[in-house]
Amino acid sequence: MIKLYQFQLSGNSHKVRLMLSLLSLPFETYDVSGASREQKSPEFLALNPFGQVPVLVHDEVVIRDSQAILAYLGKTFGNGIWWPESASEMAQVVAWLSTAANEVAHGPNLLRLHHRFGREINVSAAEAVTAQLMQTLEQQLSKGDWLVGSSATVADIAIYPYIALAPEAQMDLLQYPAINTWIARMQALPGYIGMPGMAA
Ligand SMILES: N[C@@H](CCC(=O)N[C@@H](CS)C(=O)NCC(=O)O)C(=O)O
Repeated sequence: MIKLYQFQLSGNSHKVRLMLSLLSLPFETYDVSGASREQKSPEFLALNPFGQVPVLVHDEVVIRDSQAILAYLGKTFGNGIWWPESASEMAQVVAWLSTAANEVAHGPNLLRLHHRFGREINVSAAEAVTAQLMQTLEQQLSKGDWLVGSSATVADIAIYPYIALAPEAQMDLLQYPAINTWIARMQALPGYIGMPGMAA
């Protein structure tokens, strides 16, 4: 059995729901109450000592961190496609996972937390990280349909949510044609599911 501990409106939780849906895996969700800070409760800290969602429980296996969860699901259920077998492609996927945890988290994610949820941040620093990230993504996606190799991988899933949530981060996507086409390509994948606030 697969159980996902999540916040409904978290992009990091969405990327796990999206991966599970693309893999046609049955799962149940548990909505952690951010309002009552349930993620910092002793019960939840036993699952993730960092007190953050998402956490995935698959039978006896407990995994924290959305990137780690995607790697686990891609390797376990992805038939060598979602998590590439070649060492060089796998390394490229890991590089994009690192980008999701760094540039995406410190750019588009922070801008959305600020504009959608009112968190105080250093807006100009987040905008600078976002501008460089978007330029790099645009260049990469001008060269091929997917971030790594010739089909969608865990790399695309890891990067996708906070880019598609651009309207809530007050990011202008119009100037990035290759990123827009990639968003449409992602949304056409069989089993795709979105979340409120995403660009269509
Ligand atoms: N690197 C982590 C980041 C997780 C994260 O930032 N989770 C947020 C929701 S998207 C959270 O749980 N925030 C509540 C808190 O930190 O108390 C991942 O990718 O899963």
